[in-house]
Amino acid sequence: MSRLIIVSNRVAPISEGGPAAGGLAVGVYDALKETGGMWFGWSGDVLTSGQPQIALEERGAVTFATIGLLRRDYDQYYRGFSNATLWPAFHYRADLVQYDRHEYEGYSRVNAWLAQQLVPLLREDDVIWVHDYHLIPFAQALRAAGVKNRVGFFLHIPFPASQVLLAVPPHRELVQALCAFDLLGFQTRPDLRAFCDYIVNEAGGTTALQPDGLTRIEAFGQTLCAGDYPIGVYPDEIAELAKAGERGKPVRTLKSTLHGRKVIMSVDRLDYSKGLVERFRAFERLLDHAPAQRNKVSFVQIAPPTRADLHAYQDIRLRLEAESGRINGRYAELDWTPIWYIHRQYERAVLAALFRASNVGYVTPLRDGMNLVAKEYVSAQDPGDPGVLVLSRFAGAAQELSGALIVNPLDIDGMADALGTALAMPLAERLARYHDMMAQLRENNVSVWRDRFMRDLGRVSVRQGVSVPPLERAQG
Ligand code: ADQ
Repeated sequence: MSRLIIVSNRVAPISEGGPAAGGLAVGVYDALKETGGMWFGWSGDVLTSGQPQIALEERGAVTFATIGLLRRDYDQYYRGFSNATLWPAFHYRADLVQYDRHEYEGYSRVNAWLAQQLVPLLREDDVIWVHDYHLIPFAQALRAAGVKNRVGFFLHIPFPASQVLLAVPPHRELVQALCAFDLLGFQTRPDLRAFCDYIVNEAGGTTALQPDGLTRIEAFGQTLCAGDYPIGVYPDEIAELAKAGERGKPVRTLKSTLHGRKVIMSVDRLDYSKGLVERFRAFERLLDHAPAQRNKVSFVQIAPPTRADLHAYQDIRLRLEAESGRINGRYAELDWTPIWYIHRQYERAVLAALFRASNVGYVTPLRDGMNLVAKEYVSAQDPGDPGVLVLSRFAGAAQELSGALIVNPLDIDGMADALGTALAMPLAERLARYHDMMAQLRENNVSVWRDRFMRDLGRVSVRQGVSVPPLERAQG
């Protein structure tokens, strides 16, 4: 029987009701439950000494295989090359790229080591699906260890234009490593195009669109396929969560504090790719240019800390604290706070209910692979009285959500105008936009994303002539 093996940097913590986090965890966990299989990755523990050991935990048809990282490995592989080199480069922030050759060696070493840990757990006909930028060399490492199974890769973040990727010194090795996978999945067509552009113009390879929609790639002596697979959500489940929370305490507290004022809502990890400073300034510009909005609308920004041990993240936090303080100092009144900046995490159900209670979803990253918050915001709306999504053209989600007001996050006046338009939009137009977007979200929900990838991974020709039987469903 063919099992599915998911490999990701972090294995999502799973509670009784399923995973706590968004898209990836929910979608992938579902697939694992259906096919049976294993989720392999870092436990989240950082060890100061000793030899990390794999911990195995069975839950129904799914095995969770997790392992800790030694401090040096964490510093070089995770904090260093993954998050201080690749993350900024892939989000077009060449100015923030820090490169250290030893960190890159650590990144390659940890990938090889993780692959070696996985090998003894593999069966001959397992299908392996690797996730995200932390694990670009993983297939190469598996091949070096003699593994011949089918291996696919999905990149959750953007793939940058060649001229930006060239800022990462080992760019060629990284792309060569990607070519060791059988199937590469990107969030959007522009990401796939950027990859193909590198293959043709930097690597001297070829790309060809096949009748089945996949792009066949030949480069570095390898043949593989690539496609775009925009990740989705389960819109109807989010809608139910949001409705169930409508009368809950967080929404009641929000409404009683607002006294009938409108609310603009943003939720992001506190990351410089999310465009928070520009967003705060555009809200300020709205108050500048439209005095009638003063004391009539509040902007709630929920942004829990991430990667707080990196300087760029400490910096964005300080800048935001300064901006929210400055703007509130300028406009607040005794009974009105313009910006509520909340530096913490909330449960998914609470977020969904807050989305539903707000008039505008304000999602304006400078770059984002997809941005699930945009999809969650739309899903959570009241079908009889939906809010409006203001969405950056640089979020992958903008390729699908044409019912949003699409903005350029660098155009502060343009964003302020869009906020004004959203706050004043008549019900008929809000309904039309909402229905358009919900239809799209339902058509490409997270099961569709996963099934398309798995189907294509099952179809691509397999290296070294190994044939793999189709995935079987687990019993019951
Ligand atoms: P992220 O950069 O983390 O994901 P996003 O897609 O928005 O960005 O996903 C964040 C998830 O975390 C959402 O499900 C959201 O609800 C949740 N979340 C955010 N803030 C929260 C808070 N304060 N409390 C609780 N939950 C919160 C990466 C890529 C994205 C891509 C996803 C999935 O950067 O572009 O869409 O992976 O592929």
